[in-house]
Amino acid sequence: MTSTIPGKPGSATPSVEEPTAPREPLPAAPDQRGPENVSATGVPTGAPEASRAQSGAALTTAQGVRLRDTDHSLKAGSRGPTLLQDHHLREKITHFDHERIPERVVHARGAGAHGVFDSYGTAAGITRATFLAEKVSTPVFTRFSTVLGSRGSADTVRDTRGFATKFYTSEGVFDLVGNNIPVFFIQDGIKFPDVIHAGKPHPDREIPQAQSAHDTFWDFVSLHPEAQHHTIWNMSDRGIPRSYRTMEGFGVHTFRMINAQNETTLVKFHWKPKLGVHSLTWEEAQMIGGLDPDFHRRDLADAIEAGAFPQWELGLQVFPDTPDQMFEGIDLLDPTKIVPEELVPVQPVGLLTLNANPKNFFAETEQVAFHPGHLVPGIDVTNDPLLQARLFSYIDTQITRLGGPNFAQIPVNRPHAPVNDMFRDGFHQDAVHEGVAPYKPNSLDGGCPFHAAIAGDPNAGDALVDAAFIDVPEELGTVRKVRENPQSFEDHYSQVTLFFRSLSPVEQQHVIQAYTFELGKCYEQAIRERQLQHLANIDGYLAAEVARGLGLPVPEPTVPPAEDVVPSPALSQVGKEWPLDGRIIGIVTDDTSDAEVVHGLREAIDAKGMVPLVIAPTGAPLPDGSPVQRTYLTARSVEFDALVFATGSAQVDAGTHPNEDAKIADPAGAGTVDPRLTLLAAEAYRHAKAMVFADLTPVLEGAGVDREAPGVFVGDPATKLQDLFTAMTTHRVWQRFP
Ligand code: HDD
Repeated sequence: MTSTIPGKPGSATPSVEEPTAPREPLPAAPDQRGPENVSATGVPTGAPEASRAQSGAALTTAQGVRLRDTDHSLKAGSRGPTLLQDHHLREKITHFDHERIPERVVHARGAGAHGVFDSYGTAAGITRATFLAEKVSTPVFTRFSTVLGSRGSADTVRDTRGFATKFYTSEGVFDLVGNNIPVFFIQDGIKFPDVIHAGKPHPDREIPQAQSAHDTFWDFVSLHPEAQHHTIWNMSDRGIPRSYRTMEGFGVHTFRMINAQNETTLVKFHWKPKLGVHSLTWEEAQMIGGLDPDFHRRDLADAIEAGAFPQWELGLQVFPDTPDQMFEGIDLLDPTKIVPEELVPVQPVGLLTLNANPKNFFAETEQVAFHPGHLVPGIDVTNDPLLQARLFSYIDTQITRLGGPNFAQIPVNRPHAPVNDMFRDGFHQDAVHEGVAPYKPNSLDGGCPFHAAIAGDPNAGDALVDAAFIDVPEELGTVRKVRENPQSFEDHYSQVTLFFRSLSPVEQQHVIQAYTFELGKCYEQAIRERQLQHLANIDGYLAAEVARGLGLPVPEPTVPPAEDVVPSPALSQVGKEWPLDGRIIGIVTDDTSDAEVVHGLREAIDAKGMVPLVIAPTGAPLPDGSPVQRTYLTARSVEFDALVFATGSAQVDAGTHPNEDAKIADPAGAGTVDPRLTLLAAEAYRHAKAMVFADLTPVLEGAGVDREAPGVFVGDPATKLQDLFTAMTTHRVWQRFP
């Protein structure tokens, strides 16, 4: 019997031509390997041969067998049925069928980045954690997220944002699993399934996606006075950040630190963004949800790629570890309370710099597994009942999500400290453990491994090394086993009032609009009324304004009014000036724009560490050959922090505009202006962005922009650029809001 080889003369199935010439196999690039590490058996787990990256010239099966065709299945004749024998078809399709893993039950939508944490050493007096000692650099991976939406949902929805950082310290992994809001909805973790079920889409129709503006969410929070504090933060501008780079982060709970003398202190963790805390407007957030659902993900990746590495200072609020764990009447174990920074300043202890994008979203951002119980010597938990439940939940959910108990062996999760555990077997076991005695004590493996100890520990016994994790011994006295909260958890309104009254008038208006919008999306009148009652207990003005918007009567407060609230200016985002790194400025051009001027604008913006994007009628390069990044069709105002209209007197030529009806008359009598430009200008003006208009441009009038308004600069774009930069340091031209 003879056979023909496909692709050879006489073959029935010619091979598909390769678009590029085959090349010599490449070794795996260093960044395609996992972190350098040694397994329990001493075998380097990051070895190049362990890499599955696309690193060779020849396509292979999963077993490393080279393939000559992956485009045609094996058939009984070119028009015949496919053969079960086709091992490559089966392997390829089977693997594809299992590509998806369950998304996170909360925080499903996220974006991550690698970076480094440089410690100042200022915390060395209160913690023995070596990554907080002076001048220690620790590799990190940070993942930001929304909470409610599915993995493919929009970035800019009104929601809390996750801010989780994995520190690969020399003493093991420390995870700081925080949010951009310093308080939480509930005081006891046993209620977590309830609050999440209420916030997620309705179970019958699975709507609405990724938002709180619906009945079940407001049903839950209106039935929980303790949820009011977190909720008002969500309704404020904090719920719609401009960028992950401009968010604060909070550890929320109070943690305990232990120093070299075994003295303990209570601390709260804060991340302070170097670029300041900035938000979108609600209209921008909604528009971006449709125009660019990946807005925050893109912004983070673009900034890092451009070298505008985002930075946050890690800071600590430090409290004495008193037996009652209270500070000036605030229960430090209550996760619905903050301690105002004016009372206890945030002391910087180190700098986080995110400087590298993940190479593979799934391998890193999707598979990273955080856990508030990943602690290192010198940092311990407290009895905050929300934190206590979290200590159970994270590993538990990851066993399902990552398919078994060995997810710590996934490269992004591997500690950079040596691992010498006695955990064995299980799904996806990557290590080849040697030895016969994975138990302790043993006499067969020479007793190894031994316990570690801390220096001076009288119970050290046969311990070999120091830097062991110590559970701080705690006196519990005589306690009763109960299902209840302490009485000190009962004040649910005073800090909500504090938050509202600490905001500037424009921020207060945003809060009022957000409540009015969200409650306006609830169908049940009883829910609206119940929530209004809470607002009346928080602040009379807030309640009156929201009630007016809803067309409902204002309820009388049911708690005594909080008269003696001292505002905390640190809670407001307005009134400060910030660096502009990575901000995006659109340069609008038309056929009459001077290419040299445009070039100069780009250079000046670039020199400030910002991103200039040239917007032109079409994608054709400018007359000097320089590229165009956006066209009138692809540009929308919400993408830009500021705009420079370097357009001349060009108007739409009657008869050439594709949509005659879309043309708007220029009130200045100069003819008609492309409606996409007037829309661009009108939106940016409405969103209080700084803008420059070239003298001759008719866009300004067409868009109804007041040339005398703050943050509007008319004249030669090159000379007005500095004014634009100055106006941008406050993020928006706040005076322009009504
Ligand atoms: Fe949580 C994920 C933050 C309360 C249970 N949480 C998760 C993530 C962040 C937070 C940032 C995403 C991590 C990532 O990017 O992979 N969670 C918080 C904060 C809380 C909080 C700041 C309150 C202060 N969480 C909380 C409670 C429970 C959980 C009370 C359960 C009792 N959280 C989980 C979880 C998740 C999670 C179900 C889902 C995916 C995962 O853990 O790995 O275990």
